[in-house]
Amino acid sequence: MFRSGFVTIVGRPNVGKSTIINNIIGEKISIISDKPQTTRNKIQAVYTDDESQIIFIDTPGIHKPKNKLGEYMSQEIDSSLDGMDLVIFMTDERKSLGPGDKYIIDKIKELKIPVFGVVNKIDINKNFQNVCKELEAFDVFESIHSISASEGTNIDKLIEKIKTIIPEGPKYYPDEYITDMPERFIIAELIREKALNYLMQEVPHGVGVYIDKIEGSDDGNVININATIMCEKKSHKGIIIGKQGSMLKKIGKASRKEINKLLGSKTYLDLWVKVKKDWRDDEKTLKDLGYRDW
Ligand SMILES: Nc1nc2c(ncn2[C@@H]2O[C@H](COP(=O)(O)OP(=O)(O)OP(=O)(O)O)[C@@H](O)[C@H]2O)c(=O)[nH]1
Ligand SMILES: [Mg+2]
Repeated sequence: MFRSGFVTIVGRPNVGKSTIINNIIGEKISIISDKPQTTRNKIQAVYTDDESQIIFIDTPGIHKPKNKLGEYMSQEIDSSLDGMDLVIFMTDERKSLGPGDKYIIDKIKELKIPVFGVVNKIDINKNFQNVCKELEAFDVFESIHSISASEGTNIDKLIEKIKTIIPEGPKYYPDEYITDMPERFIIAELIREKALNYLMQEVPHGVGVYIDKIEGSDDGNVININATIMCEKKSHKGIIIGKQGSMLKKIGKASRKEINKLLGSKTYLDLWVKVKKDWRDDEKTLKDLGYRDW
C-alpha cells in the first residue's frame, strides 16, 4: 500500500524549519541563516521512498507583520495550513515555552488535523526533555519528537511516524521531483542567503534579490546570470558593495559556488545593487520579486 500526504512545518522564526526540510530532501531547497525571518515564501519539498511520498511545506517563521512583506508572509503561513494531513510545530526553546510558541500552539489546536510537536537543536539543548514535557501538557500533540535538524538526529524516526499518519494515496510527483520552486527562485534565494550571512543588523532584512537574466553562453560552457540586489537605503547600498566592492565580491563568490552546484554547470554571475526605498511596502516591487500567489 502506497501512502502520501501533505505536511506543513510551522514555528517561530529561526527554529530550524528550513534546515530540517533540506536535511530530509538531501538538497538545499530552502535557504538557512542565523537571522530570524529568513524564509519568505511557502516552499514545497517532496520526499519519496518505496512506500510513501511526503510533501513538506516550509513556511516563514510566525511573527507580527510590520510591513506588506510581513503580511504576505503571514498569508503564506495561513494558506499553508489548507488541506494538510499533518502539521508539525517546531520549537528550539531551551528554557521554557514563551508567548511566541504559545500563540502558535493556540492557533493550530483549533485545526481539525493531527499535530506533531518537535523540539529541535537537541545537540545544543540540555533541557530538551523538559521542553518535551511542557509540550505534552498541552494535550494537543499526537506525538512529540526531539531532533537535531542540522545533525540529522531522530529524523528517520520522525519520518516513520509521519508515515503512520498520512493516508493511502497516489504518488503525486515523479521520484526525482523535489520542489515546486523554479530554478530562478532558488538562485535568487541562494544570493539572498549569502547576503543574510554576511550582512549585519537591519541591512539583510531589507534585501530582495531579482534575477534579470539567465542565459547560456554561445559555446554552451557557462551560464550567465545577471541579478540585482535590492535594498532600502543608500547607506545600505554602500555596505552591500563594501570597500572597493569587496562585500559584493564576497557575496558573489559564495553564491556562485552554490549556484554551480545547483545547476551542475559553471556560471558567471553579474551582481548589481539598487536602492528602492520602502520596497517592502510596495505591492509592485513585491510582485516583481516573486512575493505573490502564482
Ligand atoms: N545547533 C543547531 N543549530 C540548528 C539546528 N537546526 C537549525 N539550526 C540553526 O538555526 C538557524 C536557523 O535555521 P533555519 O532553518 O533558517 O530556521 P527557520 O525556522 O527556517 O527560520 P525562518 O525561515 O527565519 O523562520 C541556522 O543558523 C541553523 O544553522 C540544529 O539542529 N542544531
Ligand atoms: Mg526558514
